[in-house]
Amino acid sequence: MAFCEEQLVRVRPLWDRMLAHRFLRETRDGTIARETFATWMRQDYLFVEAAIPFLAALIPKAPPEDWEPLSGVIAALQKELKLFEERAGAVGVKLRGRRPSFVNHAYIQFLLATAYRASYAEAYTVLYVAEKAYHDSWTVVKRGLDRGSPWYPFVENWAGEAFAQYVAFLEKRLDALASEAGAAERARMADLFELTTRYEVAFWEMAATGEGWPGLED
Ligand code: MP5
Repeated sequence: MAFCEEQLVRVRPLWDRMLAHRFLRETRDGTIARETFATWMRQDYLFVEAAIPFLAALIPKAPPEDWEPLSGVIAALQKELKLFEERAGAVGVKLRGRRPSFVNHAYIQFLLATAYRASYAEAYTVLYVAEKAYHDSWTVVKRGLDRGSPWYPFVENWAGEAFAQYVAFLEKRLDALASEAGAAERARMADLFELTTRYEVAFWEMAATGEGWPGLED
């Protein structure tokens, strides 16, 4: 069995917890509180911003044939930031001026630490899991969300055909990197696969509860 398939089977209970999260269910059903969705928008905007230096840090570690696709991801992230800005403007949400929540801060630090300290295949594992998690999560939302909803453009962004193809590309590449890796590196990739999934669950939970920083108001 290829690496990604094997890992997706292994983390299935966690993955199912993620897909069953109330944030996704309420967004799908159109019952999510506007302020709850706005919390996710503000926090994810900061996360996507931080994903740009994460991708940039992968490039020096990557073989030359991966430079072009990774640069393409950076361009897509920049476009995505504009989608957040456009949607926030359309619905009157103030996007900027918040700190990353504790969970978001931890996830961002984890991304950067992985990019700088781990191997290319390990960091690529984190990239794949974060993208696959968002594709699957927004596919849940797509199953019920009204096309006229102001949040529908986010569904199109992550649950659409172009993103599905991008995730399939990452999966194929990660499977190849895993097949070239030794047993110890593959074990570290498996750990990162699970840890990234845990962060994705934590991110939806943070968005749903609005939790900021433990012991503090913001
Ligand atoms: C993604 C995201 C998807 N925007 N936010 C979280 C918490 N996880 C994954 O990544 P991208 O780079 O926005 O497609």
